[in-house]
Amino acid sequence: MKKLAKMTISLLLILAILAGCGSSAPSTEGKDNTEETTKADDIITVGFSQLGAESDWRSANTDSMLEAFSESEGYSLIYKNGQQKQANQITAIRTFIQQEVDYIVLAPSTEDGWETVLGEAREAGIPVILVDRRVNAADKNLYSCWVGSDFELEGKKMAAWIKAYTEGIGVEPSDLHMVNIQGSMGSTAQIGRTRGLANAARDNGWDLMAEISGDFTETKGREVMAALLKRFDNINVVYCENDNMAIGAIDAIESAGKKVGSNIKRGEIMVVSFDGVNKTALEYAKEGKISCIAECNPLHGPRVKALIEKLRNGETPEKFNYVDETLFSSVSGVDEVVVDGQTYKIERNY
Ligand code: GYE
Repeated sequence: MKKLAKMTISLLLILAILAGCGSSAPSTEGKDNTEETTKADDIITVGFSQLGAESDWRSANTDSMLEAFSESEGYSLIYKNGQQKQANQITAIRTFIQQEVDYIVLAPSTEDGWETVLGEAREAGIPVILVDRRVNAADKNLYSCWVGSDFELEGKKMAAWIKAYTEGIGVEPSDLHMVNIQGSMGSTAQIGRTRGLANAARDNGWDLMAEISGDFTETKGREVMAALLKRFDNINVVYCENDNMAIGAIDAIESAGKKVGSNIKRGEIMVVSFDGVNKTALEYAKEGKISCIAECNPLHGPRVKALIEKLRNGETPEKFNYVDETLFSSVSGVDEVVVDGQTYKIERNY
């Protein structure tokens, strides 16, 4: 009996040790998990509602954001493409709120209609950083800050270039028969660039014959230009509110048997545009197919990251953060333009 009891005890002991070993495995796992949780807590989650993928500018902007908010930098970026629809972006923001992200970055499609959803983010205590375009909200505290371009200034710089160049070659202001292929209506980029041209046309007496949206895409730019060429036979300046539309428009002009270029006195149609991101557009600018490009810089990833880092450190970043930009042109005659007392040199190497 004694022997049996001893054996049972030893067996129980072995079992206990084995059980102990067994239980030590999950406990180690548990420890790893805790470490992971601590690490996960250090990771900053950012919900990024991008408005779409309509242009090369947009793709470069998305890439810049993905790169800046990489995991190796301690971030987890949730990227949502709004497909150029505000409703999709509003849904994305609501999802980010449910997911309890640390920060929301919004690249808004249009300016109006954001108050409700931004109010919801504020209720949830999630700071919102705007990038690229802006929102039209009376309460500026609905977002922490904004970073992007001064689109009206871009338009003014382009208008100043057109004025200087056409004066230089001796074309009467009233002989400038212009059309504006606009960006997506109601977006900050469209509003500013359209205003820049419309004001200059009024002040200089240019014949601005039509303003029609090409939605920032190459396809629509081509369509709109083809229609404009049917409507008017005297167009000599095409102001495209981005490069992708300019590429489409140039295609339409050439398909109609006309020539693009800055020699409007010899019947060429002068095309100007915005961005300077698309490789073809930059090539066109070198060849003179696009006479001038007003730069719009898309590399906002590191800028947004710097703003978030300030917020994390308890600092208050500047509310509105503007990016410096230039003009690209290979057309001789204009070396610089002056807008609002500021001189901008024309970039020849790009
Ligand atoms: O110029 C255009 C894009 O908002 C600055 O949007 C941006 C504009 C850019 O589709 O190409």
